Amino acid sequence: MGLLRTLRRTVAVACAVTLGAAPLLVHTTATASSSRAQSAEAATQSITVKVAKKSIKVIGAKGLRSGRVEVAMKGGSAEIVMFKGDYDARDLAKDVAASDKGDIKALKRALANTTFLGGFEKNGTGTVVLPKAGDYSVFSFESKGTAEFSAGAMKMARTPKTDGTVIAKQGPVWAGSSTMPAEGSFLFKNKDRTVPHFVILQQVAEGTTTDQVLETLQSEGPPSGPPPWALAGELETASLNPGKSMTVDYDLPPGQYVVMCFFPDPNMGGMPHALMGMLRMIHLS
Ligand SMILES: [Cu+2]
Repeated sequence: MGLLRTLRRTVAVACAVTLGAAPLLVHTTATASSSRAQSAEAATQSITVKVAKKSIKVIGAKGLRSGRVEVAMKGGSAEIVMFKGDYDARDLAKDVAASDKGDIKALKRALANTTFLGGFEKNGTGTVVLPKAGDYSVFSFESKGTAEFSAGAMKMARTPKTDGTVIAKQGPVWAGSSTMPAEGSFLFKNKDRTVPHFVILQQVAEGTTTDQVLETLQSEGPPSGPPPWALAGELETASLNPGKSMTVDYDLPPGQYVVMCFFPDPNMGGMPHALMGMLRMIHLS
């Protein structure tokens, strides 16, 4: 996801570290099954987001109401956000670019004006919650385009059944399921009261420790290929503001995974959360 690439640049600039894992982690696999979206409750509203280099299109937003919405991401990754006042996608892109270069004021301005409601990588599906009637934007670091849509009065919808949870908590630390099925849907909830988080699930060799991953993330110098513990399975979500949640469909190789977040912490000079120790090992079976 583009945000991640952005954050990795932040890593390089703000923390003077190079992510040995970056080339592997940036590679995204189109694993989420779109059939899940269709098999979910018929009553749930749905939209499709088409991301192209110069444009973003939202299909199915006519007559949309706030509440839970199934989202299918095509062509690239994107995030659904709500902006405050006149702040818009162009402002966010500008502020993120500046925060890349270590401008923490820009990062704080972006956070003060943007509510991150979730999103998915290319071909990803799941549900996000539009918290109220109003205007929403779709933003992608992979596109020059942006899209807006409106949602009307709240439509109540049941939280879809999930097979596990990934919880971000104050610290920042991870909580939630220690094992989940290799294919299914998980609930990602940000219970942190202060900052947004996003989820990366990266498959690792069985027995890998969070200390080993942290050591790789903190190692300096150009990456000499993927770290020895890294395996092929990978999934990434968009960011979620404090108090928000989303569900994420996934289909990954069984095995051990490290849960990571690279959101830059505005109170730690932009340090990505993973480098603050926001790492957790789980198993998909
Ligand atoms: Cu985080």
